[in-house]
Amino acid sequence: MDSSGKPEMEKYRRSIGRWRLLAFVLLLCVLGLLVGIIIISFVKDRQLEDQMTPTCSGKEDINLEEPSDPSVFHDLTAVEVDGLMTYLHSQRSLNLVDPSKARVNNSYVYLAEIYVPPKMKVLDYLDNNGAKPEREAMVTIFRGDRRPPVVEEYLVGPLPKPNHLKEVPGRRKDIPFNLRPLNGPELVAEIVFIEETIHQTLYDLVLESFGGKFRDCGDKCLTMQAPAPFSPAVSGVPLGRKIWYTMLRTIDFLILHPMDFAVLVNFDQDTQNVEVEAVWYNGQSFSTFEELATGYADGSVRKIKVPYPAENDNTFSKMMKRGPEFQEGFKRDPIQFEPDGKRYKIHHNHVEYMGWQFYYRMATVSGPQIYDIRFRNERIAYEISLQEIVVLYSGFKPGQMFPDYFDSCTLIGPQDKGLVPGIDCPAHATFMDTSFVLESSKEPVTFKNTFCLFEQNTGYPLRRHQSYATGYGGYFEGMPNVVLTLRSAFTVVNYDYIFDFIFYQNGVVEVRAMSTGYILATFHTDQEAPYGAQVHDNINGNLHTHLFNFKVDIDIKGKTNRFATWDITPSSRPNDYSAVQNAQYHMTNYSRQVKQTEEDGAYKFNFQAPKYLLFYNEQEKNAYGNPKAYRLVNNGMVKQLFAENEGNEPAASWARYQVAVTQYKESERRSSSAYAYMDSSDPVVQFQSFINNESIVDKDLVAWVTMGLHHIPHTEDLPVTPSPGMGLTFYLLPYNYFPEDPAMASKSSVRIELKDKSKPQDGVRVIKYGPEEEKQCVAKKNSYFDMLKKTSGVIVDDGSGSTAI
Ligand SMILES: [Cu+2]
Repeated sequence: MDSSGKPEMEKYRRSIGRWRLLAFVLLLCVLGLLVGIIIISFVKDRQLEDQMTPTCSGKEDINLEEPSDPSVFHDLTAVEVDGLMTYLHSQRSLNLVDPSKARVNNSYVYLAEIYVPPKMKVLDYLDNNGAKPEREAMVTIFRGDRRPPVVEEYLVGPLPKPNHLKEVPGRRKDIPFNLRPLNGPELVAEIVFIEETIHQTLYDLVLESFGGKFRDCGDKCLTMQAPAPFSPAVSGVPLGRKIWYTMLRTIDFLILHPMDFAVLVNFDQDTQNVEVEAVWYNGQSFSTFEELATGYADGSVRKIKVPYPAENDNTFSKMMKRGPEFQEGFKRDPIQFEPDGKRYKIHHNHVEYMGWQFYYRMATVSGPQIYDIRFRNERIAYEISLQEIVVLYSGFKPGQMFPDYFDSCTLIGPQDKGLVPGIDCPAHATFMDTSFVLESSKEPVTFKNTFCLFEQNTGYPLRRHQSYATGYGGYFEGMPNVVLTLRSAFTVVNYDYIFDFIFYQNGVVEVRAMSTGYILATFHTDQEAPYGAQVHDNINGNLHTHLFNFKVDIDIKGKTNRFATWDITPSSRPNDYSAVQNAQYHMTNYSRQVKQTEEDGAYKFNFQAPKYLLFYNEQEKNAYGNPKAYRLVNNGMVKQLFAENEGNEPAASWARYQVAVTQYKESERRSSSAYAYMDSSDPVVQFQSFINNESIVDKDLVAWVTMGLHHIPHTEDLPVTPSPGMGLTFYLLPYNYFPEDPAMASKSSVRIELKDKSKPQDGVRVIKYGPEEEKQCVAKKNSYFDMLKKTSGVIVDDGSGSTAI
């Protein structure tokens, strides 16, 4: 049996095994099919859902095209520039050469920009149906061809087909040539001369001391940059044009690689020769390169040896991601988007938003400006504009002792080379371009994304109150703080500045200045200790003061305004309720001071005398007899400590005051000029002279607001200074102007209240003002990376890499 039964059993077992296998395979197939169906249906559902959920959008009104009939505040259009250049180059007396061929001893157009018509004419046009003022350009011509050479400024118009050339009101006719801003042809000439001469006369010294060369240098190159003006006021020579150049290594980023070597050059206006007046090497000063070379060869000069480091991604001065990770994995940053599309309108350079209206433009010399700023159709200010960016340095070595930078001399406007979506501004912002007329071309040069405009939720409420106790009403009311921001950002060689004009829904406008970017370093030696701290091997971060000046042409209920301070002082009264005899109770009270003259209106902050700064029209009172005013709050004040009337201080005399109020004058358009870098012994624009005892009672008033901060650099300023803590702001706040908070009219507010105060247990009702049903939409596909790829314009080869200032 065993022998005959075994094969049968085996056959039977094998048969069962096959069936089991078959069943198992079938089961797997069914399971697989099931999973497949689930996945397909899930994907289909998602696809369907995606198809059904529309992209967020709404009616939008944005037109950024160049207008054929530009507003009075619009920058020069391409058509106007064409007409302007054709006219200028046809004027024989100007002797102009093509900008691309210009040398220092030629006559060429340095810059041209719109000259906003006189305020009276503009107001007559805007408010009284007057004629539209003619458009004129302000043109700056370097007359290197004249003897002596001069800088000429003209008003040229009417655009786009000019027929006149006239003097600029309130400006000197011929501006000394030595005061002109540092410019391309000159910088190239000076740098080439200095580098070539050093390469020939100090070859061994440079190679042995600093491990690099100026020519044929491979990956160990040196350059002479970071020019610092040796102010005529410092040198005692009224019209000297002396500049210190410091040696830098061309490691990314070169400003953080200064060497203890500098050269003082004088660019002689008559011979047009570059002359070396002093040479600084390892803490020693010499008259000529030859003197230093001889001393170096005979051993009488103290030598230094600083090896040239290799550059890599971890080089301390390079901005590459490094350091311990602090995010596990990767999750994207939060983003904001606009579910119903943009809520602001832009027509060319005019913006409307939630009751606000304003024009914007980019001044070539002085940067961002806004005009005719209205809230609920009433003008609050005629102009708010950046006037000047100054950095006053301190140091032991001459290259750091003398630099007092006045950035409008580098032309602030064109230093905005474009904002990067998602970093500089939210990705959902609208980006606008600016065109400039610069010395490099007859055609306008357009920089992309120079402004961005965006709405954002600041993440904190504009107002809130929670009356949690039923006895107090039992409700919550609040409103998100959503603001509109107009932003621009500027890189002036090493430093980056971000300027915002921020519009709140309660009639408040805020102006903010922020600094980031590289500190200007110096080679570390013990003598630098009082002027800053060592922040890296051989690198000292030097003490400096940042200063920003703004023009705030405030017009409250018309242009006839007063400036008053409401001064808070300590006071006391008899305390009749005290057990102590003759007791006093101490408080504060306030008094109203109407400022009479420009001297009275020049405000220096005093911690002992707190006060409100108010602007108003005396004829416009509220129901309680108080003036309908706007209050100026300067939250970015700094005490500038450089001595008055010494060194470069006279060119920044606006910084003596935190707010200075003067009478409006066409001849006092700006507090500074493109000549401030060099003209401190006799400034072309002397702000202090604006304050000359004129009445500021019931006049058209301008407030000049100065903000700033002292900066003692520290290691966390490497590789670049982070922006937190570097923001400075001032505000214009309505003050008894409206009967109540005008943002009460906002449809964004939310109220939560008891359905029935007597029955809290019945729960609450929510009062909102939008549609009941929230429409579902998906944010526009995050085009962030696409947008980034399109920002190649932020890397601009405008030649400044070889002529950094
Ligand atoms: Cu700084």
